Amino acid sequence: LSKITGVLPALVTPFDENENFDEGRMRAIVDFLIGRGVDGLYVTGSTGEAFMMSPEERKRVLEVVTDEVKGRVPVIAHIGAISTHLSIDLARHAEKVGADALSSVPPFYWGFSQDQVVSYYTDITASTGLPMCAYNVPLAGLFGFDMIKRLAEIPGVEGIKYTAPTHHDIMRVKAEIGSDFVIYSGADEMAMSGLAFGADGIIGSFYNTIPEIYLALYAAVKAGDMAEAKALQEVGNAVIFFTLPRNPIAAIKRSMAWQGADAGYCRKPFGNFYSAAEEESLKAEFRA
Ligand code: NAY
Repeated sequence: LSKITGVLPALVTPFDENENFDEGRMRAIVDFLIGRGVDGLYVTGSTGEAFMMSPEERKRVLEVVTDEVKGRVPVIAHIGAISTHLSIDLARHAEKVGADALSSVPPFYWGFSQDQVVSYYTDITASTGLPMCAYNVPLAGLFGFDMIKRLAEIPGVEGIKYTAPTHHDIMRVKAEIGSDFVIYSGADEMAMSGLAFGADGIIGSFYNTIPEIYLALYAAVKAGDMAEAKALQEVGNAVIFFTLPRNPIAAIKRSMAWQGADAGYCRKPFGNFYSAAEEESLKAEFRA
């Protein structure tokens, strides 16, 4: 994982008007984002609507992405599911189609014990030769520092995607678990803070639509120019906090379309902007 740093969009998955996966749009988006300089892609995560899709559909999305990327940037495949059996199937497929790394939320819904979560990651990482990035996110249940430490001891678990609402543990992970344990900061509205606290990269939904702001922010933090990083974070946050209450994944997809990469629609029950009038009012509200 240590070779995968920088700014990685949590790639959207385009669906057409009938909610079918749209391969053509997917290929165009991949080229659009690589052309804009992103450092890698995080595929079929929450922004990618993984849990809206069947395992076969998730596999197809990843196949199309790796085929289109052709090794130009690293691909992290999110293979998280509730059952280890299914995640292993997705992980083996990801390895077969050329993903560079795996990531997974912990199994959720039934409130699994910490031992069960540890066995989940142990079994998956034992099933392929790919490095694993565990995913610490409130939606699936936050780990806490001691659990991150346990996960880091599992062979193959080389890092964490860190989307907790506080960042002090990023520093502690680097200090106590090791500076080579890779951390991706996952809250786009706190990208500057995550990087300043020691994260190696950032993964998020808004890097699908405004990657340049975050590529510049990443460079500014690395150069120690915190005033510039803060100014860029403020621009990003204006977009983020406008978008979050307005069907964010759908809004991100439409804003990509306005820039030349039509990212289609979301699967219901996520909302969509179906008409030009709806889009116009979104644009007008944003300008206001
Ligand atoms: C993924 O797996 O798709 C992600 O990386 C999602 C990252 C997003 N977090 C959540 C909880 O959805 O990009 C963030 C998020 O949209 C952003 O920080 C705004 O809150």
